[in-house]
Amino acid sequence: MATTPVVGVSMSRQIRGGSPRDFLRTEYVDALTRSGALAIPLLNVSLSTELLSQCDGLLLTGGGDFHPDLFHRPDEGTDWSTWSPERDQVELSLMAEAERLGLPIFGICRGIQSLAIGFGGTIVQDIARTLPDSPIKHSQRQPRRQVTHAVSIKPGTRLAGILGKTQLEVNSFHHQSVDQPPPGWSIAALAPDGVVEAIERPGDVFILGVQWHPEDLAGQDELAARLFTQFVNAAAQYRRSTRHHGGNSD
Ligand SMILES: [Mn+2]
Repeated sequence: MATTPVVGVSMSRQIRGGSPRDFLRTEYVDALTRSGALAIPLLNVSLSTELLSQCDGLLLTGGGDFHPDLFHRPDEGTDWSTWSPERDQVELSLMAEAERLGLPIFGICRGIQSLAIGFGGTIVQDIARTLPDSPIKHSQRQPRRQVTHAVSIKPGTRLAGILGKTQLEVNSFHHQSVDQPPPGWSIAALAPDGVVEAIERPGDVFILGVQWHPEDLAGQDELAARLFTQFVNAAAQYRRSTRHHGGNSD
């Protein structure tokens, strides 16, 4: 067990019948488990940052919209029905703690927007407003495991190195996207209509966000699975380099 990398996973927050509940789609957990990680759900409470100090990586999952105050914009199409102030605050704290610890971070869907906002970039609040004539349906109606649009991957990026190709077909369940990536970060993939589909921070630490949902594809698609494998490998490397077991040779 001591060598199994532990990945903290952010959770969605919904209010049902007046009662808040945190939940996690099991596809995220399944994809991490298949890649050899122990997935730990991070509840939307401030103490989750304490739990993150026991983790070797942070997975930022999909979900609702962020408050536009957090990237200094007025309301330009935010879907308030999906907004959770607790989740916004917890994920910002988790990213700050992950950065302090030097943890690998993988962001998916909302998670790429979390990375953009958390590290000083901006997002498009509603693609339908900024690209009303796009032929691409970023909020696809097809099943989650079905790919529906292409993305072009920028050669030389971490993402291109992982996938070994520059064109990919992806699924798509988002009405927001990254506008300006954080300073010093790279756009790693674009849809044909110019929507940003992946960003990453250059450097030694695995910090990558994708706008599509590889967790839904990973059971059937080797390239989608590879994103999780490489992230978990980075977490395992973090664990080896940081966990010192004084006296115990485990
Ligand atoms: Mn898309």
